[in-house]
Amino acid sequence: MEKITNISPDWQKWIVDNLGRGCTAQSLIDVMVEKNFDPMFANAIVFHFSTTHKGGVSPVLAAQPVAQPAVASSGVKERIAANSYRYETPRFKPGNFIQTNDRVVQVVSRVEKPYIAVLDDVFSHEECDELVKLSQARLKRSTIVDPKTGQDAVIEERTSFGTFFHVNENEFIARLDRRISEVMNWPVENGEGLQILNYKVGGEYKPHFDYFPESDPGSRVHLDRGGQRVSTLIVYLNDVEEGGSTVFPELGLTVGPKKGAAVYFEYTNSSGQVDPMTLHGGLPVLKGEKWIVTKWMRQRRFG
Ligand code: PD2
Ligand code: ZN
Repeated sequence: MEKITNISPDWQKWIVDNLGRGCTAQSLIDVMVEKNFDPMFANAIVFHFSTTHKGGVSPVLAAQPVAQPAVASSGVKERIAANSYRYETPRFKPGNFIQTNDRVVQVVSRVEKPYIAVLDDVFSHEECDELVKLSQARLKRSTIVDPKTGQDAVIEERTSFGTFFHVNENEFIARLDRRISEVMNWPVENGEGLQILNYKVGGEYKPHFDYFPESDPGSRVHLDRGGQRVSTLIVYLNDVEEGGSTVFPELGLTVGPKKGAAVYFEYTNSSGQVDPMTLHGGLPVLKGEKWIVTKWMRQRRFG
C-alpha cells in the first residue's frame, strides 16, 4: 500500500494535543508509522510541530522554506571575539594533488587561517552512488550533541536524515576510510565512522562548530572517547540543483556541492586549542536534494 505523505487537520490536532500532553515525539512517530505514514514524513511533521508550534493547529508545513541567513547564535560571537587560537603547520599536505593508495585527489583551493581545502575527485561517481544506495534503507532523523547533557538531540537547526557506517564496516567502506585517512593525513583508527546525510528541500544545518567546546558540560562524555575532534572532511555525493552550499560565515566563503568533490578543514592544534573561525553550516537546499558524507578525525584512537 502507498505510504501516506500528507497530513489532515485531524492528524495535525492529534499531534499537537499529544505533544501538549507530554508524549514523546518518537511515540507519536511510531503510531503514525503503524498507521501507514511514510516514516520520513512522520518524522518531519512531528518534528515540525514539536519545534515551531506550541499550541493550536498549524497551517500546512511550508513546502519551500526561505533561505536562512547564516547568523551566529549567541555565545558563538563571544567565542570568536575571544579567539586566541595559535595556528600551526597544517596537518594537510601541500601540493596540487594528493596521491592516495588508489586515487589521485585534486586540491582546487586553500584558505590558510583557518586551514580549509576544497578538493575534487575524492570519490568516483560510482562510489557516490553506491554510498547513497547503501544508506537509503537506514536513514534516521539527524541529531546533535546536547551541550548540557551530551545526549543526542533532534533540533530544528539540523533538518537532515542520516546514518553511520562503522570504520572498516565492509570492504567498500574500508577502501573509502583508507583513502580519506590519507587525504586528511591522520590515522584511520582516529576516525569516527562515516556519517551520511540527506537533506530534502528546506533541509539545512545552521552554523556550528564540529569540535566539542570544553565549556559545554555535555562535551565531557564525547571528549572521553578519542579526545577532541581535530578535522572534518565533507564529501558531496551528488550535484544539487539549487542551494545546499557549505558556508563559513566568518570568512565569507561558500563551497558549492559537487558530486565526488569535498571540503576539508581543521580546527584543533597540538595543545588542544580549538579555532572558532571554523564556524560553518549547510545552507538550505532550494531545489533537488543533497547527499553528503562527513568524516571527523579525533586527537587519539576513537575506540
Ligand atoms: O551539509 C553540509 O554542508 C554540512 C555543513 C556543516 C555538514 C556539516 N556541517 C557536518 O556534517 O558537520
Ligand atoms: Zn559541521
